[in-house]
Amino acid sequence: MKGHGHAYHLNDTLAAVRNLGILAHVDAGKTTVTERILYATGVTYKRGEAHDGTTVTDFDPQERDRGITIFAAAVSCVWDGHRINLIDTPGHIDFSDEVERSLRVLDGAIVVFDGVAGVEPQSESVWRQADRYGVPRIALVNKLDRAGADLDAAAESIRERLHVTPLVVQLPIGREDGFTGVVDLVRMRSLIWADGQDTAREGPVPEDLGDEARRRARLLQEAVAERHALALEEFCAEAAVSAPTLAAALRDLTRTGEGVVVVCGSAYRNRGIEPLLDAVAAYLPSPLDVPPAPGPARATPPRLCSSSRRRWPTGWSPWPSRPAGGTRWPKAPWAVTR
Ligand SMILES: Nc1nc2c(ncn2[C@@H]2O[C@H](COP(=O)(O)OP(=O)(O)OP(=O)(O)O)[C@@H](O)[C@H]2O)c(=O)[nH]1
Ligand SMILES: [Mg+2]
Repeated sequence: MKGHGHAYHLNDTLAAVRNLGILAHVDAGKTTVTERILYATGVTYKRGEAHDGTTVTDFDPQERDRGITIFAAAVSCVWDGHRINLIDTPGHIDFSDEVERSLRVLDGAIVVFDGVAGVEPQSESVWRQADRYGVPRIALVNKLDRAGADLDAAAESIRERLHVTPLVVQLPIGREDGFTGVVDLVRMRSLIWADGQDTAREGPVPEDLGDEARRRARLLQEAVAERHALALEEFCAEAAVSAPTLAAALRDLTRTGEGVVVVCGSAYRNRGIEPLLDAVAAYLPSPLDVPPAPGPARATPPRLCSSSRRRWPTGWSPWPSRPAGGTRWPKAPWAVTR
């Protein structure tokens, strides 16, 4: 009984774990989003800024001097009963190996896009890298406070350049400098971040946005129903998809990669972080939902440099560094040497 109880407890815990990375083009705001997540979850009590060199994850003096991320850094926080382990990765192409080695251990990712630029060249590269590792993703269109920011244009560039269906689950309230909140199209409620307030105020959908919110919610339900059998069944029977079915379908589509949930915000102004964390908990997989990573297949059998000291040759390790086609483990050298 003890063993069974222990296993049950472990599974229960793992189901609430989210191991994820933050990926994006240079300067899209990965480190700022990470910093705001740490603040929203109570890990830090002061909001650091990447350009001031005061963030948690840009820890190296070079990163702090230059205001860029060079090394992937992991942090951990708790949100709504979920343990979120987060890796902030660099956006510069020179450091893309850091992204590669992070992807190896991730179960999911938040891909951040600049609300003005949409999909940029390095966003395409990290998207393809995540494709190679089969990492489920949600998209955050950030910097909606900037002049020229446009959620619809960013979602369209995701469709065109990344060849994936954007499932936009929010409608921004206000534009550019006046961006103050979002309408949650799944639960049809508004979240507003008043000036000087750290947390969102929840309320009904604003009257002037009612028609537009209903139109967009309908588009979202149609897009989901087209790709998900259960949602389609409900849509045909009731002419609408309920919030719980919609959320479950969005979770399934995220895992299969048939669509990508798109949320929006302004990390700099601390707007949109709580619904982003809700989306992480609701849609991204736990370690139990993803298949085990395959082991490596080494082309050349390992050989010891010095049989007396039993050292691995320089630059060679028996442990996998990246998944390759096969699953055979290399023979241990002591099995082939006398
Ligand atoms: N206006 C505005 N600026 C933002 C927002 N989010 C981040 N920034 C700014 O954009 C700059 C880059 O932000 P970072 O968080 O360092 O971006 P990053 O993606 O981590 O950059 P690298 O790790 O170097 O690729 C900083 O000056 C931020 O203050 C936002 O929502 N709005
Ligand atoms: Mg960074």
